[in-house]
Amino acid sequence: MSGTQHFQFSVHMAEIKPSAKTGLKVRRCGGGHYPKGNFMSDSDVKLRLSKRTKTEKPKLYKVVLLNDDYTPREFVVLILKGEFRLDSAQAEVVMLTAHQKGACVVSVYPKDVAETKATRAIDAAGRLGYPLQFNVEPE
Ligand code: TYC
Repeated sequence: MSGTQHFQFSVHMAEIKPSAKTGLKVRRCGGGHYPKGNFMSDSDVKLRLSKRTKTEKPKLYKVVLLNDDYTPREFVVLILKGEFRLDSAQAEVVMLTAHQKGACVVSVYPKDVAETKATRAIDAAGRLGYPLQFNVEPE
């Protein structure tokens, strides 16, 4: 979500310190918002606080399982369950999809999580001599 919020209220001059530090925009009264002679004295000011709320969407990265001719299917399923927390049915579908199509998206994560999981999975396979590979790609 993003946007600009405006707050308007009145304070006495002595109470505020408009500066680069406070970021407050201060305008003297007299712009027509108050009836002449009412509500605000000469030393009062009208405050407008502009606050920009800018929330970045966290970027997500796909972990993609790649097929190869050597890694046993059962081992691929074990890795998908153990490292990527897929249940048995999901792991079987993902493994078979990669087997048949060449690749399959396992899941999406923030970048550091995606990279850590892919590295751990590749290393676990490598320790057993399997060439299993995962790619990490922006969503
Ligand atoms: N193709 C492998 C085999 O037939 C199994 C496999 C499936 C390997 C998916 C990797 O991502 C993979 N033993």
